[in-house]
Amino acid sequence: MKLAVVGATGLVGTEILEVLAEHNFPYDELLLVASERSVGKQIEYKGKKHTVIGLADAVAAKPEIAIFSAGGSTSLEWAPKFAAAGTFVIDNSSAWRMDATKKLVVPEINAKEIGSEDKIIANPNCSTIQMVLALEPLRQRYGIKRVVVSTYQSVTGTGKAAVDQMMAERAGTTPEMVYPHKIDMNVLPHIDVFQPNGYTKEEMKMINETKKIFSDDTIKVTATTVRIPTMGGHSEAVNVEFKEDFDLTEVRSLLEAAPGVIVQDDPANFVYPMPITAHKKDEVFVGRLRRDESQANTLNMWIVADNLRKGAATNAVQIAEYLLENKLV
Ligand code: 2RA
Repeated sequence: MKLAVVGATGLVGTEILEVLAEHNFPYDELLLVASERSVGKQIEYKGKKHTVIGLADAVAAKPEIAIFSAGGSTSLEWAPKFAAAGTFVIDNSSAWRMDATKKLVVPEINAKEIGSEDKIIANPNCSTIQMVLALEPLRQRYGIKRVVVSTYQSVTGTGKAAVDQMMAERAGTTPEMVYPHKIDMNVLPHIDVFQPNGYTKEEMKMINETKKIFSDDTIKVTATTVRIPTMGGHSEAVNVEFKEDFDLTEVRSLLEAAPGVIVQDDPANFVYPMPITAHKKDEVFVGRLRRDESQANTLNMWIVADNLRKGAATNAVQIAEYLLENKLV
């Protein structure tokens, strides 16, 4: 089994390598792939030196699986070339997510949709993954009418340059500006580019991807996505209106039993999910569970996950694990 990690030198690529090692992901050969400027670079991984190779060499090597985290344009150009060589591509960019011919997969929810013909599989957006994973057990039980979400997203979601901007601001040195404004000691109600309807692309991703993952266009979703000067993960305040009434104790039990979800909800002892405690964890953390007293059948919840883990690397590695476990590879 040959496994390629495309974009191996980036923030998500590095996290993918960490998750593969932690999960003891089985492979015979690992190809570390990156853009021309990193080709030839040596990376020490699991006690072995690997030389970074370019995309054309990686396609020629015909890996069984390639986990991509190299940006949309690289994906658009190269994922089909890998697919034509028989490789399963698991893609972290937004390039294929809303393509009707491609599966958009959160393994705990819809991995069963994957067939041997699905050579390009899309990993959803980080902020969508953690929200739908926490909503899924409740959707199964009560049905969802409408979701209102506001996010508090880590600078790691933008990439290394954004982390550098924040750190330079903290150190009092001159930062290279990635955001249009200062990010440290600030909050930006702006993630990704603004669309003609006034929403940002990140907000539209949350709206459209949620419907696709749940295979339900009738679910109403609205989102405000916000960047905050933190590192460990994305946080979300989610207000969800169910089709049926719910019991709060049952909600808690459903979430406690849900794969990949951990309930942290003991306000009396100040226990609730936070990015600082979610950092480097594969799970999605849920807390502040409470009835919305202003409206029937409606719940408020707080959801936190490490966006580089379940929001990107972990979800992608879990898809690869599904391919192996189900003998698709
Ligand atoms: C962000 N959604 O946090 C992005 C990363 N995929 O900006």
